[in-house]
This record gives sequence, C-alpha cells and structure tokens, in this order.
Amino acid sequence: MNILLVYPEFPDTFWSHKHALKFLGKRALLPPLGLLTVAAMLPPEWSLRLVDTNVRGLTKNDLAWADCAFISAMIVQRESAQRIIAYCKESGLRVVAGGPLFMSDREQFAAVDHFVLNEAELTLPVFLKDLAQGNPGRTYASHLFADIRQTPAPKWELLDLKRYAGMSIQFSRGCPFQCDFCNVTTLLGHQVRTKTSRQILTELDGLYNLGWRDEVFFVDDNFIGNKTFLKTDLLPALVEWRKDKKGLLFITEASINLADDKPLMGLMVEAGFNKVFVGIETPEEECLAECSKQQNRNRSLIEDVKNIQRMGLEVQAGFIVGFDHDKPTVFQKQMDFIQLSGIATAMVGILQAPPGTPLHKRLKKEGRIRGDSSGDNVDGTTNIIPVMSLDALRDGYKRILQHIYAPETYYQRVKTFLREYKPPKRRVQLRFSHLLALVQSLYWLGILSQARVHYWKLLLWTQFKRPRLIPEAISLAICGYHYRKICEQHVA
Ligand code: B12
Repeated sequence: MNILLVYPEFPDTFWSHKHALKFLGKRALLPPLGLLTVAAMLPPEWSLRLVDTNVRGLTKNDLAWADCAFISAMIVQRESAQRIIAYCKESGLRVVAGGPLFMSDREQFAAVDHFVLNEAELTLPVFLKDLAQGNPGRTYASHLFADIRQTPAPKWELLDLKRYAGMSIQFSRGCPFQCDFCNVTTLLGHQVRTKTSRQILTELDGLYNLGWRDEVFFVDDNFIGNKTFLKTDLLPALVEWRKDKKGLLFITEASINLADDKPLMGLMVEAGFNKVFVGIETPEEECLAECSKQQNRNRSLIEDVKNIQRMGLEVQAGFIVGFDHDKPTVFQKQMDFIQLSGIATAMVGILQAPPGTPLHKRLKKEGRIRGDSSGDNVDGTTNIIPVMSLDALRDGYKRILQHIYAPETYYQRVKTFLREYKPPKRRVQLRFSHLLALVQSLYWLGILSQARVHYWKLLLWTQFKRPRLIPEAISLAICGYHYRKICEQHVA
C-alpha cells in the first residue's frame, strides 16, 4: 500500500506565524505530530509519503502514486481539508481521517471513507485489522484513554526538517484542571498520562541525529501535570542528555502554579526549557471563578509571571474577554496587565464555547450558543451570545489588539520582559536561519518599517543593558511584526 499522509493548510492566523516565518526562510511553525505518530503505527511494509501543505503543494504525482490518503486536521484547517479530501476522492483514493476536526465536525465530511477517531493508539489497530480482513467500517471511536508508554516515536524521517521553525514532541496527555471553556479534558481526560523518560530521550535522539538543533515544543496540555515524575525522572534525564548537546531549546505549556515551585523551574531551565505558554485568561477574580479556573485564583498573577521570567523562562500567555462577569472596564484592565507583565506574545481571544465543554453545555441550556466556533480563538469571532453586547465586546477586543500590538507598546513590553529575564548561559550553534533572521530584520524592521525607530531603540537598549539578549530582542521584534499584521486584519 502507498499511503499519502496529508496535513491541510493553516489560514493566516495568530499561530500560523506566517509573516514571521519568512524572516527565517521557513514554511511552517511546527510539523504535524499526529500524522507522524500515526505513520509509526502503520504496517512497516507500507510505503509512506508525507505532504504538509503548509510546506509544499499536493501534486498530481502524489495523488497518482498513492492508494490511500490519511488526513489529520484541526477545525481551523477545515476549508483546506475539504479541498484536499475532494482531490483525493477525484483521484480514486480511499480517504481515512482522524484528529480534532473530525472529532467534532464529521457530518460535514461525507466523502471520507473511514473516520479513525480519538487516540490512534486505540482505534487504528482495530481499523487496520478490519482493513486487512477486507471489511473496514466507517467510524472507529473509543471512550478509553491510551497508555502512551506504548506510543512509538514519531517518524521524523518523513519530514523535510529544514522547512520548519520548530519540532514538536509530546511527553504527556491530559490536564488535572477543569477550565470550563477548554476541551482538552473532554478529548484527553483529567488523568495526566505520561511517556517514559526513555521514550522522550529516544525521540530527542531521533531529532538530534537528523541534525535538528532548533527549538523543540513539548506539546503537552499541561507539562507540569505530574511534578513528581518531572523532578525525579524526566528533568534529571534531560539535564544529563543535554550535557554533550548543542542547541535544542525547549518550549512547553504549563499552568500558573509553576510559579510556586522554584526547584521545578530551576530544573526545567537546566534541562533546556526557555519558554512556557500559560493560560492566564483574565485578571478578574469573578471571571476566573465563573470559568472554574481555580489554579489562577487568589494569586498575584503579575508577580507569578515575573517570577517565572526571572528564573529564565519567557512567558507567553492566553487571555480571554467575553465572560459573563466582564465589565466594560475589563478591556483596559487586560491591556494594563499584559503591558505590566512584559508578556510579548499575548494571545487574546473572545470567549468561544467548543462543543463538549462544560461552557458549551451551560450556554446551550441558556439558549446562548449561536453556530459553530470558527476553530481559531484569536480571530475576533465567537459562537456565544455574551452578556455584554456583542458590539461592545468586539469594540473592546479590537481596542486591546490595537493597543498591545502598536509598535510603541509592543517594543516597550519586550523591554519590560528583557529586564526581568535571566536565562543561563547556553551553548548555541549559530545557524544560517539565525543569520538570515538578523539580516531580514535589519532590512524589513530596521529600514523599511514605519516602526523602525522603536526597533533601533530596542536593539540599542539591549546592546547596552542586556547584550546577551540581542537574539531574543530580534526574535521578539520579528514575532511582533507578525502579530501586528494579524491584528491589522482583525481590526480592519
Ligand atoms: C501543538 C498544538 C498546536 C501547534 C500546532 C502544531 C501543528 N503544526 O499541528 C500550535 C501551537 C501552532 C497550535 C495552534 C493552534 N491550535 Co493547537 N494544539 C496543539 C496541541 C497542544 C497538541 C497537538 C499535538 O501535536 N498533539 C500530539 C499528537 C500526537 O496528537 P494528535 O494530533 O491529537 O494526534 C493523535 C490523534 O488525534 C490521532 N490522529 C490525529 N490525526 C490523525 C489522522 C489520522 C488519519 C488518524 C487515523 C489518527 C489521527 O492519532 C494521534 C495519536 O493518538 C493540541 C492539544 C492536544 N493535546 O492535542 C492543541 C489543539 C490541537 N489546538 C487547538 C487549537 C484550537 C489551536 C488554535 C486555533 C489556537 C489555540 N488555541 O491554540 C491554533 C490554530 C493553528 C493555526 N496555525 O492557526 C485545538 C483544536 C480543537 C479543534 N477541534 O480543532 C486543540 C485540540 C487544543 C484545544 N484545547 O482545543 N496548536
């Protein structure tokens, strides 16, 4: 069997990083880890070809070569997925679909031959067995959660690595918390399931041996879901692993209680972590209570962010407006919070209710769900009827975006961050993409951009006050350019 693994294209969104990628000469932010993992579970005698359409187009040759297409997607990739499925069917291919898009919206994909849903560790073997016996069914699903200690290492070798800005690996699935708008626990459960340290080292070795030296994103729902295992097993193993390596800095996602645990943060930094994405959502206590975000309540969130930054981890964060308890003052409060905390990458969205979440259930009962969610929680749309008028919410939302990504405010915030940030000295390998980013940023941001004064001020300030952090300053300037472009689209 010739299997085409196809990943649909992302639209131009906050997380696509499209406008920043061109500075690095890269095509995509991260690879399709779901498909790479599925690839490792297919019979070894099958021939595999991966087409990530964010990196290159799907060709007639690909379609003619294949017997069957395996497609994975998030909701935000829906339109591209529809097109790809249509091409595959026109070419007579059998189409197998899995991943988050098909978990919620499969009635919109009548042309798909087989839905292999939930975690492939559980459903794929059953599908493959039925296929081998000549009677495959239409839908394979499971209410169970997989033991990911059995999950094989992703098939990195299918990727054209140099096209990506980062690689991703997964250590755990599931989250112990229950924020009412988040569908992670519906999809992956409360119980945090982890891989073994050996698995992670094997995956990292795989990447390292293929020559990968750039960032690696641990795509866990909450990396610190099992702190004891991290402190006694995985992080010490990573510290040891890193000793004779260059590059490969890590990013992950974690809850704000990370700030309570200095030894854990210290170990993470020693192990090579340098960025963490945190769900802050709102500085309003009443709203945190409303969405059951217990882990963020009754704390000084700004101080928490600063403490994490001081330990050597850049904090990126998500923010939400549109809670029932939001007052008209919330917009200014969010802007002040973001600015004071020095969170350069602030993903601000209007509250959306994904299907399957406690929020969706509550609002449905109250008659406050209107249509599907767009799948991109940072596009200024929502599928809920908010308490505040929709116009006021959209206006306030746009004001936040215009403010936080205006060059003056953004560059100022980067400075606030660089003042706090205390990373250890690391052995880095200067790569062509770094030089390219420097040259491109000097040209686009330092010469052509209307915001060039702010760019040069930041570089000069960093050169004098925190010279070691010049690479971070340039990298954040480039990200800021992307965020401004995305905001211009939303605000227009
Ligand atoms: C890494 C990640 C990203 C990366 C993207 C990486 C990439 N190139 O794909 C980044 C940070 C860029 C990102 C962005 C976004 N993401 Co995201 N992301 C994740 C995250 C944390 C991990 C995904 C992952 O790699 N998992 C590891 C692999 C192994 O798991 P998997 O993909 O689920 O695959 C398994 C199964 O689903 C199945 N499977 C998957 N595909 C297929 C295909 C076939 C044929 C078969 C048989 C099986 C199968 O088998 C695999 C093994 O079990 C998930 C949360 C999660 N835990 O899944 C959210 C998640 C996928 N993201 C989500 C969303 C909403 C977004 C954003 C819109 C904004 C946001 N809030 O993050 C943007 C959109 C992207 C964009 N560019 O515009 C949602 C998707 C919901 C949905 N129904 O679509 C998720 C589920 C998070 C959530 N809480 O809801 N994301």
